[in-house]
Amino acid sequence: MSAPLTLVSHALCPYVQRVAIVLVEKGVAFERRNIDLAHKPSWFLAMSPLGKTPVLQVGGQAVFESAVICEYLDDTHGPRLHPADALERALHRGWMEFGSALLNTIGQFYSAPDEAAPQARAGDIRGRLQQLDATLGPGPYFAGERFSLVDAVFAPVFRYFEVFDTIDDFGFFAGLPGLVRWRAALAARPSVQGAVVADYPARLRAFLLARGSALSARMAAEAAQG
Ligand SMILES: N[C@@H](CCC(=O)N[C@@H](CS)C(=O)NCC(=O)O)C(=O)O
Repeated sequence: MSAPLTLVSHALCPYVQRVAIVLVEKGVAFERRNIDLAHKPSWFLAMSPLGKTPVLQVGGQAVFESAVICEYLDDTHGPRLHPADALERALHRGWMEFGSALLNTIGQFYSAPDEAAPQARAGDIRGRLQQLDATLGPGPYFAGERFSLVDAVFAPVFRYFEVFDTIDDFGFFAGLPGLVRWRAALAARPSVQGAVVADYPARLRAFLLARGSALSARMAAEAAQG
């Protein structure tokens, strides 16, 4: 029997979540080892060339970069989550990259220091969501009936909006019913639900509140108003 895989994780990391989702979709047993990214342990720095989570420990090797880990798991464990056709697969890889770009935009949104900047970044997010909506077919998933790696990438992206929606109505999903349906289908998937700890929303709120950003200030003002 091969040694169990270890996923080196951080509780809030969306890149870790995509790997956890793929592992569960494939029924692969794994251990999760959480670290504090503010105080990276020396064993982690020794194994992780970029000092980032996720890392998947496979035997004595440390596989890093979430998209690479997902592809490795797809090459080694069924069922296949990538399309069989090379062109379709290339298109899916492009949308996975788009998902990473959207995560960067979301990070800029919640970290922006002054009030004008989050409004501008919210516009960027909205623009990307509109682009995404325009590519969607009938669903329920990105490529139809079959759950794919693209779904594993966007499920953690959409999870941010569960908390953003409690802060204000930013109108991110207004007039995008295909995206709303896709988001709901992903949120209902057991692999997606199990990719985070039960108190994830509270932890994410605490993280956002502590950013010292314009969004943090808005959250604090709302909390003070009761
Ligand atoms: N491109 C990387 C991004 C991973 C990443 O940014 N991880 C964050 C946590 S969500 C991290 O480890 N940050 C720590 C740091 O940059 O020092 C991937 O897809 O795995």
